[in-house]
Amino acid sequence: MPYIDAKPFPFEFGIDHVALVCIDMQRDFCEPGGFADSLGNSIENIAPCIPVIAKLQAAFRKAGLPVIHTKECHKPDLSDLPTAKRNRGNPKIKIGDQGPMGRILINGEPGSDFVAENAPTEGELVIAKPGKDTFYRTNFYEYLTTRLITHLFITGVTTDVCVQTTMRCANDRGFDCVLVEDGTGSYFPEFKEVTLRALVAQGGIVGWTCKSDQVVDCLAAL
Ligand code: TIU
Repeated sequence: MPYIDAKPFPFEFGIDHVALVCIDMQRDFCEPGGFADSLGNSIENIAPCIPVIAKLQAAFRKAGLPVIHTKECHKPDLSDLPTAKRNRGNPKIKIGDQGPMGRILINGEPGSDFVAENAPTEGELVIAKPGKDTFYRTNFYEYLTTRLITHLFITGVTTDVCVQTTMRCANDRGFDCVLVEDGTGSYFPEFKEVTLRALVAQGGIVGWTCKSDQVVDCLAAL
């Protein structure tokens, strides 16, 4: 069985039961004028994970394995946007307001779309999610269980918000998850560091972490 020498111990997986999950690689989280920028975040801190995720996507596609994309966004009528989320932190531009890349965090607007380097290809699952947890009000669980996917390689932004929320929720549903360290980013480097440590502590209480080159080398050797 293939495995990766991950932390805190080797991550084994059946090749027919894995997927790459790319969380929220959207312009709203990565580019000036988007949602993250509107909240005052240091978007430059997440730039390094973009080419790493592109490399992983290419490796999974070459191996014929599924690549799943999520995007955090809301309906144009804001019917799935809690008032608390819209008002949190009293930002100058709120979710649903007009920004430089269209309405902030609204599905179908340019800002909610994926950065070009990490865009989905034909036939790949794209999950629009209103929350931080990819299972909340989506078909993610149904998709994974229908295809007998049990092991997830997780990437995306941000490490301490949507990425770790999704990984924790996947772990509770019985999925084995490995978070790719250089394939994820946070606006706060110290939060990324402590999140990576917390996930694998206590004997892998939430799952595993590994490096992208380990994944690429493992898939190339199949
Ligand atoms: N603000 C922040 O760090 N993250 C989010 O709002 N969403 C995701 O993590 N995708």
